[in-house]
Amino acid sequence: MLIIGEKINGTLKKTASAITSRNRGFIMDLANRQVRAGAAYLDVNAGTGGGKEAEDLVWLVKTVQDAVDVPLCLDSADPAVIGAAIGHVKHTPMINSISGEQARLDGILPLAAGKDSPVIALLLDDAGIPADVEKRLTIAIKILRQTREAGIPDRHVYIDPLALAVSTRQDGALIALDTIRALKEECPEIKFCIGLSNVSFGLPARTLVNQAFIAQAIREGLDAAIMNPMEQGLVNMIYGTELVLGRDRFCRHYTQAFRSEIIDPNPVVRS
Ligand code: THG
Repeated sequence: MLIIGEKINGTLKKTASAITSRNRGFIMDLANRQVRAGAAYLDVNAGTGGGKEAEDLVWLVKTVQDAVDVPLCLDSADPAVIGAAIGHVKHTPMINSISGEQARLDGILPLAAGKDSPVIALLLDDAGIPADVEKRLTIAIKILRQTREAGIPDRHVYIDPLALAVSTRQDGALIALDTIRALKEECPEIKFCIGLSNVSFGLPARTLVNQAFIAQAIREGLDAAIMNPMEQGLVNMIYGTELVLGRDRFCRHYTQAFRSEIIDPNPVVRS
């Protein structure tokens, strides 16, 4: 499973001020720490609300690439911002994201077509996030009709079923799990990605909730998570779960992660 580091995000206060003040050291350190903790991709989001998101994201992309050599996940609700940044990446990026909102589909699909870039698709539309599995499937089908028309193969589409906070909706996580199961049956080639932290919002000891959820989601076939890789217990759980589900030939990933200290039986929240 792909770990996508979430911390370079302009909605976080400290990251926002580092972006605004062009603090390269702060961003490069965040990039380095996430990769050292096990991130294979880094999400980059320049949504500080400061009104120059495109320029900020280009700066972020360059700064992160000066620190680490991993592919990026370009995170913006505005297709024009993704369009501005995409020419500056060293490795094929993930595009985060499209949704059932027609403006986002129209803006992003031409950028992604013919580029081999995986695209994350949120199961929401102009009416918001539907509560039930059935409506989420309808949005997924609408999105897939258009990604296919644009020539994007299903294997490059990462559906984000949107886990809602279990503190506000008792079945917020379960609906995401059921959505993965139902969609995988219908379209076995598509992939799944989740923004993990949502699920535990508002609760104490959030990492425990994140861990319980990710084990279940991996069983359903989760391929990627946008998460905090410094939660070491969570990274432990990912490696352990893939191993017991028979997805780690010769226990190779698990043993390598142990040797390189990506996993550890006495987890700490890394800083
Ligand atoms: N799906 C997709 N992309 C996404 C999300 C998603 N991108 C943004 C977001 N959701 C995932 N990224 C983050 C980044 C940081 C934090 C949470 C999600 C985070 N939040 C602090 C917390 O949860 O405690 C609070 C903020 C703060 O400290 O100010 O760290 O769902 N495709």
